[in-house]
Amino acid sequence: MSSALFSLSGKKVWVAGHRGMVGSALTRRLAREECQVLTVDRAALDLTDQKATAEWVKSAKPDVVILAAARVGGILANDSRPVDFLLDNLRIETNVLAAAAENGVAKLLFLGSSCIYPRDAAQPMKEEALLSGPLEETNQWYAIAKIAGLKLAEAYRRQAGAHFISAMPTNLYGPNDNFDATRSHVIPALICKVHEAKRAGAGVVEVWGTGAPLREFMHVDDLADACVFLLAHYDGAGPVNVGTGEEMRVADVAKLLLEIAGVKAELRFDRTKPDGAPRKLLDVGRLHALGWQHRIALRDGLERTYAWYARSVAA
Ligand code: GFB
Repeated sequence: MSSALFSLSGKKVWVAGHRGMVGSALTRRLAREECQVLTVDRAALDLTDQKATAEWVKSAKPDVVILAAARVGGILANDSRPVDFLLDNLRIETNVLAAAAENGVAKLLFLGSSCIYPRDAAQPMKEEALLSGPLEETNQWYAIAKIAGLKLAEAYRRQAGAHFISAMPTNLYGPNDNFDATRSHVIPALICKVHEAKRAGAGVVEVWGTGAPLREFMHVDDLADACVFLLAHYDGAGPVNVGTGEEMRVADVAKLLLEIAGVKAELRFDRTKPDGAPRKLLDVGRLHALGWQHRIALRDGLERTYAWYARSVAA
């Protein structure tokens, strides 16, 4: 592992978006560091409001910023709310990065997404694939906003010498996700549907698309650990992919969730719904070379997440 370039000790670390799945995992992980975690509720600060964000950062004076706030959603939500996904994310990114730069933040981590890479990028996708081809249409709005964000972080490095870095996580899952059968990502959506089938004793669970697409899934606690690692060990201009390097067919994820929940139901594929990208596997060579690897195996992470959902949301 490379030696640490930056220490969080004694620093004020602002987790923007601390109530979300990623932000809450970050605050749990940062509790193990000798730093002070700053948070602000959405009711007190709307990050799409430029003036309010600038004022808040000026008075709170964070040393470190992790931008985990974003408008996110699954394949259908992305496709049906293009303005919201593009505009809200652009606003949040530009407001937070500009305020951080203007107030001398010592280190900032911007979080993107694996959907920034071209739909037909060679698999596994290396960081160099960025902007080498057309995007997947279903999430192009979100992807364009995230590309603008990571380029803005890079621009602040170049123009102002800011220590802004970017990480590109793969598809994430875990506690505090948005669990909704229509708007959320595939794992939380399937957890809702499988749990409902269990409750109702239903014999069929609906899966969108063909079930053939391959996805790489990572537990959000692994992502949070990788973020803390990157803040300490990385200070380069290019993004760093954060994933497991392992992938699974959507149909097999659905079967695994049925097994975990102890539900004997059939899968019914709704081919009127989009498949999206056929495959989205990250090349995690850069992250491994820096010295970080994921720890939570998919089955273990899904078991924990299903148990959390059954206990906290569906109880
Ligand atoms: O997780 P998901 O919505 O997002 O869908 P993407 C992944 C795959 O699961 C697609 C299938 O092939 C879906 O058709 N799927 C099957 C389902 N059943 C379901 C279901 O009940 N709900 C959902 N949502 N999908 C997202 C982007 O793309 O990836 C975001 O839209 C973000 O912008 C995220 O980048 C990481 O992996 O296709």
